[in-house]
Amino acid sequence: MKRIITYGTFDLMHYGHINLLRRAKELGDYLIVALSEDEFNKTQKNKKTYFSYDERKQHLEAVRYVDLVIPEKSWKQKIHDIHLYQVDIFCMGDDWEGKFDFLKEHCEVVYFKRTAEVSTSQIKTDLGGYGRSLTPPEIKDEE
Ligand code: C2G
Repeated sequence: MKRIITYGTFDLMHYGHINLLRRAKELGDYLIVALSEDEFNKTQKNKKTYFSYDERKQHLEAVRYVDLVIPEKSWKQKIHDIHLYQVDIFCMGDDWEGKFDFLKEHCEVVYFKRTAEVSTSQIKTDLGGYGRSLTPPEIKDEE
């Protein structure tokens, strides 16, 4: 059984994420997603997510390509994860091209072309960036 692993925040899941997950699964038989925990996002990735870890985990577990979701707590856990889960292939989108080549002594490393036209930050911008607690102001009819 060929085991694949990938890492990410997967907030406001969109078809760019799904493309990545589908192509990752196509590389083998079992796909593990290491999902960035809220604390890791906040302190290490400077990302404020719309959905919590548990909500993002629920989304991922509903994706047919995903077999297991584990927490990503640190930048330093990848080598340990690769050995613990007997991973054959590590993959990421190519916005990370080259950044994880140090893993090549532990497993195969694959970078997929990123789906260019969609991103979580663009979705937030397009929606006016409202947090969950905020509601959009009354939309006044055009004068
Ligand atoms: N992705 C993609 N196309 C997009 C958006 C994202 O292919 N339009 C890919 C990214 O390249 C990444 C994965 O989907 O491989 C998850 O993206 P993010 O949730 O933005 O993850 P990121 O913040 O890049 O975290 O340790 C690695 C980090 O946790 C990666």
